[in-house]
Amino acid sequence: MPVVSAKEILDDANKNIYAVGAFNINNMEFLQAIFRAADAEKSPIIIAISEGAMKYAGADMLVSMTRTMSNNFPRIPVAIHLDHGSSLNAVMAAIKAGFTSVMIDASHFQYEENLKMTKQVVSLCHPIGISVEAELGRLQGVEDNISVAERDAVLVNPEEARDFVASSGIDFLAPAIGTSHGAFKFKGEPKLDFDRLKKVKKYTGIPLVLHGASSVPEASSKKFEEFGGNLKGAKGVPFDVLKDAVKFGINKVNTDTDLRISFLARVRESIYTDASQIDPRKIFGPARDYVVDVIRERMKVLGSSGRC
Ligand code: PGH
Ligand code: CA
Ligand code: ZN
Repeated sequence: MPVVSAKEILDDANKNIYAVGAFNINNMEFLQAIFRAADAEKSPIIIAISEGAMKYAGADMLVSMTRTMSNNFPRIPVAIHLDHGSSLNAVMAAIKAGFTSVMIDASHFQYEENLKMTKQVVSLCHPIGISVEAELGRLQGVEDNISVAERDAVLVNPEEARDFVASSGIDFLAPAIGTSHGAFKFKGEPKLDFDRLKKVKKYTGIPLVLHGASSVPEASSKKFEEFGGNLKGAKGVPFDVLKDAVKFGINKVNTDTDLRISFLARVRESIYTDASQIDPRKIFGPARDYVVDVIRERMKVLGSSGRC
């Protein structure tokens, strides 16, 4: 299958109640790990590329690597998606580089401004078959004991989501329901606002996206610390919470931190156990293999295994 828009992948996930991982890349090793995992699991994938990644590696480089990998694994449906695009310029750079899907992240603006920017992106992307994701609410951890007003100020408003989706024409929506980016998501119990999620699903019916969805797997963080790292207090979204999120309407699960921690945990191990190693391939290779297993496990949890 050629590179497709994320809409094609996510509409099937929405219909059949599973989620597809959107995995962030900055370099070749992560990309190879994602494709190898997808091949082993027979899972569709979304390759997420941020503006930071474009700056680090070059958008053309990342897109051509992804298209090359796609040619090598023709059975796997793959979308090339701009993660957290901050402006029309970023969206246009992604389109020019050959992305098939974009996120416009204007959720830190007022509702009207968010809607205006999102509409502009939709009118730019839809005529050329590129799918569009937008966000409502803010991605930050919310404590259990905060007031209703404070909660409402941060998390998605389901009625607003209904209007936003209807008037913008977006293909999928990222509603803030209590996750945050990075390795430190929750101080107390990891809890998401599933009532809000269910309402957003009911009101919109479109595929929904969970950002900040990494689980911070115990094996990876243990290894990270065993070999001199420090992740004290790190806490992600547990697998059973992820499974519930998928059950209640999440179809795209953004994952960056888990890959980072796992890759670097294995890099740390190599450097610690073989201090005279000077061949980067002997360090990055095993780290890449380690990430493959982490991604495979995640595909099983999300239910994307065996879908292609
Ligand atoms: C993410 C990744 N990318 O857009 O939302 O979140 O930090 O939980 O991997 P994590
Ligand atoms: Ca945002
Ligand atoms: Zn995100």
